[in-house]
Amino acid sequence: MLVNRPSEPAYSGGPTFQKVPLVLDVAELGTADIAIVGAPIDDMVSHRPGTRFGPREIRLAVDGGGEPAAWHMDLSVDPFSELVIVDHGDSAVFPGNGVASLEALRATVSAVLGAGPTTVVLGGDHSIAYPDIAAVAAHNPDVAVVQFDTHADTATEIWDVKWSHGTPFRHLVDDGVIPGERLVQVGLRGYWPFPEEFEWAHSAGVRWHRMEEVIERGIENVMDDVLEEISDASALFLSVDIDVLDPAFAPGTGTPEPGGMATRELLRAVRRVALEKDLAGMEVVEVSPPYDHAGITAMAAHRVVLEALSAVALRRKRNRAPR
Ligand SMILES: [Mn+2]
Repeated sequence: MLVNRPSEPAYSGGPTFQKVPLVLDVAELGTADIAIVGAPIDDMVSHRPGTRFGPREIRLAVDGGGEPAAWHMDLSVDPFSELVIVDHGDSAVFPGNGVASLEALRATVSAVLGAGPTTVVLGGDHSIAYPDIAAVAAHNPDVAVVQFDTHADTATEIWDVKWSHGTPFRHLVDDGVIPGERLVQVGLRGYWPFPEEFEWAHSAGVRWHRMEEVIERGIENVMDDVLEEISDASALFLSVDIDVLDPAFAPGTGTPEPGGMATRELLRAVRRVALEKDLAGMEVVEVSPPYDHAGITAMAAHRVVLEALSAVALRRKRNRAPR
């Protein structure tokens, strides 16, 4: 179902991601390669709210018009011509009942994966990682998670709340949803996690790369190690917390931390992993438009998705090509 006229500019018409067709009926998703799913949930934040407005702003952070198209000049591929990409709208939300919204997201992602497409979830706060990754891991158990984030999000509780945006990766590992060895974190900096959380991560087999290491060794060298660390997994789940970027590049987020990545480093890193592993699922979280300036945070999130889709498109094109 098309919601846009083919000739209209980006600022006109329906706000699907990159103006791809809106396909709300799961039964009609079968022919799609990628389904965008919004998760406008921010009931679980510990500080500044607003990420419930994230999916909409990420979808709108595009300047092209007409038919969906995005020729990636470095990869020489257009994901919108190589892949069938649709927007499945937003998962059901229950304002004030974040747990119910998280449960609904898990069901939505499971249903979409069952229908065929790979999911790209637009958050929302990072609490959505638990239901999202649980659904993807149930569908594809041989998945490794690469998490770009300032914070490890490995507390057991935040303000006595278990299903906080600061806890999903702890519970995913402790509940056995993903083995600790299948979680690699990139970009940690600032003043949390505390030593006890690093000790837990070490004992659980979780690997991490602090921002300090990215600065000293460069993102390409760090990503060499990340790929080695996930080499035994056949598939990749990409969890991108936009606060991994420096607040200069992503002010519109709930818990910003100075000293982070430049957008171009993150884009390169995302491209790299998505080129080398099969993408089983992806999420971009913690975009809080009320704290954004000139839409730069939403734009960065939108381009992170485009970068991954371009890499997926090139990877599938290469796999299809006769040898
Ligand atoms: Mn996070």
